[in-house]
Amino acid sequence: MSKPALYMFAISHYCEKGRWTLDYTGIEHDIKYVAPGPHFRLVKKFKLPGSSVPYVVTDHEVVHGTGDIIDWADKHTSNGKTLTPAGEQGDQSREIEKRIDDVIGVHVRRAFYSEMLIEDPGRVKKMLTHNVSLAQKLIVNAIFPKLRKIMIKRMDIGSAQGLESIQILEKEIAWLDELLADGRPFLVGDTFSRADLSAAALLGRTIQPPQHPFYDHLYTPPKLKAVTSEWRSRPSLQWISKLYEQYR
Ligand SMILES: N[C@@H](CCC(=O)N[C@@H](CS)C(=O)NCC(=O)O)C(=O)O
Repeated sequence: MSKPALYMFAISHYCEKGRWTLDYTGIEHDIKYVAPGPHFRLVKKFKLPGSSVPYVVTDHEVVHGTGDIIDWADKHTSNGKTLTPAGEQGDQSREIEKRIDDVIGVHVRRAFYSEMLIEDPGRVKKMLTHNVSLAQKLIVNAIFPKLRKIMIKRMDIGSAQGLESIQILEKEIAWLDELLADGRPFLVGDTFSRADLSAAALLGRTIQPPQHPFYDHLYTPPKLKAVTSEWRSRPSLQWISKLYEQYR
């Protein structure tokens, strides 16, 4: 039986969530780096329900999306660690995870690309092709102007949108600060769960934790950096730094 393969974009924070899940549950895996653009070809090959990464491919199944990857990892854990608490706390952790995925994940990405795809597209191209095969690099080089337009349209990128995403993230940080205000170590119950891992992987990208496996290549563009430097001292971001120290 071959090892499960994790298909991912090197720089994606959702992919960091998927990878951290496999690492945390001790599931040995190979990483297959794909680049945006060439990744569309794999949708048909693996009969994916959508084009997004990450997904896990095993000899028997394809597990698409970070929520399903966590469910799958809970069942296949090799070190006994799981990410979904039993009973009601499991539902609570999924609810919080969903808000983090749907709001924080989306707006962190839009805040980054709204500055970088407009002001520094060359750097985006370089980051998107990090670690991929030469063939994929050549494809991305050839299609980048078109790919950039598609990304701008699909993610609704622009200067005003970037500022809007920052405002939305401020509210989400306030929400997390409030949840953590009583000094609790975890968002739900008394163990590290999918809610905590999601918050750390998706919002943590803004503070570039040194334990992040892609740390050497994480980059925050200057205007956004001025904002995220302020966020560092917020209780939720400090808590995320500690989660990276202890669990990554
Ligand atoms: N809810 C999904 C979101 C994943 C996602 O948005 N992935 C982005 C990369 S950050 C992607 O693959 N975009 C390209 C596409 O959708 O074709 C998950 O949790 O897996």
